Amino acid sequence: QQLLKGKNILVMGVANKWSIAWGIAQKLHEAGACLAFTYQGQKSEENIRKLIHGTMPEAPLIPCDVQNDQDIEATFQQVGEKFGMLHGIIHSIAHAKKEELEGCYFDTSREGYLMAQEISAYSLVAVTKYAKPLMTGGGSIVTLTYLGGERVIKNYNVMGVAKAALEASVKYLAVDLGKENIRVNAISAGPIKTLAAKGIKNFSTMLNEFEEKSPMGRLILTEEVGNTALFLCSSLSSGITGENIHVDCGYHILG
Ligand code: 0WD
Repeated sequence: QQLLKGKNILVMGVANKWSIAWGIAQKLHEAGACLAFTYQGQKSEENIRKLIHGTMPEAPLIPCDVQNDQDIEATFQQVGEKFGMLHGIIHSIAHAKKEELEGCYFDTSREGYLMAQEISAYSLVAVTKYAKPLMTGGGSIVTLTYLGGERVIKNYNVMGVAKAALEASVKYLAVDLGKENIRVNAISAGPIKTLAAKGIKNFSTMLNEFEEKSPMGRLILTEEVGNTALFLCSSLSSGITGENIHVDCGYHILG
């Protein structure tokens, strides 16, 4: 069933084949969506080129560092030129200094705090602002978050605080855009071994603990996050906005 036939969706945050954004992109593509990708840095560009080679060689690849407003503006100008109308955005971007993903939260530097907020939370706001004029037929904006935004999770520190800001932004943006039928939601994914996750101290311990404790007794699969993103981009979720859907084998219900 081609749930996303005729839909144009921008995927932001594929770094390599392990990226959650790539897991999502594959599901959107299978559902008939027309995709464009943004990347940061040459390595990611090369990786994406290889990944899309067989299946969607025509997909536009646009450089975009979300710390730069001009990049964001230029991205949506290009998306407008290629697609005309935009129906969806996958925002799968986050970053913090590795040394601040361990130890005590009070040791977070001013610079590190601002950087984590800027890349991981503010970027959703800026992207939404520039995307809105292209989403004239309504649409769906999906971002990725983690339980560390709701609860204290060891070593997640500055990123947890950035995710809390991201989750609050989802709600404010949902109100801003609701009447235009643009929905804004987050997926709170369980831990998945990716490049970004490697920055968190003792990440493999976190994976083991998750597997042991989660109600379903296993880790989450990237394709399960992909399926949820597909649902959120499709009309099946037409009544859902401002929501944070946990795709975590039920881990968040535990005290
Ligand atoms: O366990 C996990 N992996 C979870 C990840 C659990 C729950 C949520 N998430 C979130 C992350 O916090 C992030 O928001 O999912 C999102 C995607 O993360 P990922 O797929 O785990 O990691 P990765 O493949 O590294 O993609 C994140 C990418 C960056 O990768 P690197 O590793 O190069 O920082 O975000 C992009 C970049 O491609 N990124 C930027 N893009 C544009 N401008 C920027 C920037 N300034 N900084 C990072």
